[in-house]
Amino acid sequence: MSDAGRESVPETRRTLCNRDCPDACGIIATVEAGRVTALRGDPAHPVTRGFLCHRTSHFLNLQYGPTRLTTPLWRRTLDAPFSPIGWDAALALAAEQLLRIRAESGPAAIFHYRSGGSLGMMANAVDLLFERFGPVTVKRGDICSGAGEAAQEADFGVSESSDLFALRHARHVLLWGKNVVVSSPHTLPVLREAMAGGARCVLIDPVFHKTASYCERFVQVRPGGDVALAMAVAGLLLEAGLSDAVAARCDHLEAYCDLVRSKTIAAWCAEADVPLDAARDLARRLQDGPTAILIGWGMGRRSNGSAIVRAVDALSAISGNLWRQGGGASFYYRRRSAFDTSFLAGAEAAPRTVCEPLFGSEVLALRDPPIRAVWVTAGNPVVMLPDSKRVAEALRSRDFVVVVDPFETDTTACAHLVLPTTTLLEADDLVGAYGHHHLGEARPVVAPPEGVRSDLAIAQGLANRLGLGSLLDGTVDAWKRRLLEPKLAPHGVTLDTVRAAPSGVVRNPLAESVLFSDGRVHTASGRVQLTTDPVAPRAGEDATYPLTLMALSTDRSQSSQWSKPPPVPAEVTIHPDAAPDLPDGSLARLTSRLGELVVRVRHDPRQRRDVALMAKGGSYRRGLAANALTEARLTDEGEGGALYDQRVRLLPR
Ligand SMILES: Nc1nc2c(c(=O)[nH]1)N[C@H]1C(S)=C(S)[C@@H](COP(=O)(O)OP(=O)(O)OC[C@H]3O[C@@H](n4cnc5c(=O)[nH]c(N)nc54)[C@H](O)[C@@H]3O)O[C@H]1N2
Ligand SMILES: Nc1nc2c(c(=O)[nH]1)N[C@H]1C(S)=C(S)[C@@H](COP(=O)(O)OP(=O)(O)OC[C@H]3O[C@@H](n4cnc5c(=O)[nH]c(N)nc54)[C@H](O)[C@@H]3O)O[C@H]1N2
Ligand code: SF4
Ligand SMILES: [Mo]
Repeated sequence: MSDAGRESVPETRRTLCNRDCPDACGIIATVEAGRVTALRGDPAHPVTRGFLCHRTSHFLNLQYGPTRLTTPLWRRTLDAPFSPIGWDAALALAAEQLLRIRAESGPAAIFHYRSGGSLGMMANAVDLLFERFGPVTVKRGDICSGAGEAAQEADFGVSESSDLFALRHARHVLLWGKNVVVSSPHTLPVLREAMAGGARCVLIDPVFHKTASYCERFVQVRPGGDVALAMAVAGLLLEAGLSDAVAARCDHLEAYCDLVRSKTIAAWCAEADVPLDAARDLARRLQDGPTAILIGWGMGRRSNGSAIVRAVDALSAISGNLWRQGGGASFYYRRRSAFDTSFLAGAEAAPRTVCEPLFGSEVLALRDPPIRAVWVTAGNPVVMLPDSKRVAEALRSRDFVVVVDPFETDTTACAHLVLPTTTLLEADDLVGAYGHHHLGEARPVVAPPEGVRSDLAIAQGLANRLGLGSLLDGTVDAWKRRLLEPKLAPHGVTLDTVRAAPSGVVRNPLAESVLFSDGRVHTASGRVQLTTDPVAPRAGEDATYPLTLMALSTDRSQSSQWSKPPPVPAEVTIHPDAAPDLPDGSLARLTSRLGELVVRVRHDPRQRRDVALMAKGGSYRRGLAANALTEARLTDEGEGGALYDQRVRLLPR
């Protein structure tokens, strides 16, 4: 009987999702005749609880879709079409170019840009390759969370969170700029448990979204007005009086109080564009703790992003919630903390760095030597970094650009050499989470197509050709042990115990369940560093560009990876009064100082009148990318991107 005639028995296989998402879900894949036919959430995973998000439930559309790359592609010049080439030729060619450019211009002329397409730890092997070959130029700053992490590190000495499950002890949960329904859906079951135990949620966000339906109250703050709102709430807490413990546990209390009192509570509320009653309600909830504050990542992507997070951190501290079980100011879970990457020296060793949000202008401007080669691992910077046109221009004007990606993207369109790599269903890796403390192993549920290699295999193939001999040698399992066991084996966690875990994951034994429970944070003094920075004045109205563009996560895509085709033209949601001459459904031109997109207008009376909302991550070549309009500007601290402060206007078509 031929293979085609034989009944194939569906099998289920388990892996962990490696996407840039806080949840790091357990996935159960159904595999029939070497093909994945269904994906569902692992019921045994304590956070996943048997369901997946929309974008990964529909990932098979991408896995088996037309943009999948299955062979290396090469072209001498960017105006030529790509031709398929074999791996030996591709790696030989890459090595020859990198060696030549290093010999002629030094390793600083080569820029390795890595983003979060996979959060698997194996990507550290790629970093090691470029560090030993150079060190080459790498990125600095962080487009995603730079400002928020800098804020938490300044305040607490560390950006880490108490256990997700500690939320069950909360009486109130403040979802501060956080869309859990879209961006971290597996927080919801825990929130529901907390609510069943009596907890009440509040959403503080300029944007109305589905998460509001879980909340008793929705505070629709002015974009970036959160510093003022936090100051108003702090003013009310000061009026009620602080506990003695707060004074003992915080530095700069007096200067902080002066800052809070530099305006009246009513004036702060006016600046935040919220009713006084909203500030009173938040103050009451902080006094009636334990009150957990879940700080979203989006708020930090503003000119005052770090100031916002610092002002919110301070509320958690002065209300005493910071140190309580069921309290805390949670921003990030240190997903890498369990793994040993001490074999890397990191950005400090690099001859120079490119600031991530300024990718386009810095790559174009750097001299002595200029950036001549760019190697992109797990990123789509043309779409996801601000000023898409300039990023594309920067890439297209280099001598040699390589992009390693499972899919064709706007960035592979700027490459000389494209190397196809594994998808999340083919990954063999270790994954930690930035939304909880569990970690585990990604196992390939199907073999990659012939012609596709993992990031590790690509780096290994290149190492020999770059004269780095056995630097990256070792099986995948040997690499996993190397990353996992130095820090965790002393705590009884090895690759074998991870593999044997019934839930598919283990809790990071190095992570504390309740942070700072002894009253000390991780700063040099052990005390919280309350912010004393003057509050930046609000940007004035701009009559020409009256709306603030916010291009946010959508459940349809993981950044630029759409599991279902995005709407064409892109949709822009506004309050009906924001552009009265543009009815719902009409076509319009969305313009900024950088350019113009044709969009379809959607009305939503629940939105503020000063914002225009889009989905992040639309294709640049197809005229769907918000970042074609976004100017490259930095946040106040942490070298993040002020992505959500872009002024735009809508004009009739
Ligand atoms: N479906 C889906 N999920 C994703 C992603 C995706 O692309 N799609 N991306 C992943 C990535 S890369 C990350 S970093 C994470 C987090 O992804 P993010 O999109 O950062 O998720 P949130 O933390 O929910 O933050 C967004 C929220 O912040 C709000 N916000 C923006 N500005 C302000 C402000 O000034 N004040 C206040 N109070 N709120 C503000 C927005 O309105 C929005 O509701 O999620 C991941 N999850
Ligand atoms: N306007 C605006 N811009 C934004 C944001 C926003 O909210 N608004 N969000 C920002 C945020 S939070 C982030 S994190 C960034 C995200 O920016 P990027 O990390 O550049 O986002 P992706 O589009 O997910 O690109 C990841 C690429 O990696 C590829 N990939 C997947 N798996 C692998 C793998 O195993 N190996 C390799 N080599 N490649 C792989 C994917 O196919 C994809 O092309 O964008 C930022 N940009
Ligand atoms: S993208 Fe996030 S929510 Fe979706 S399956 Fe992966 S880890 Fe889970
Ligand atoms: Mo992100």
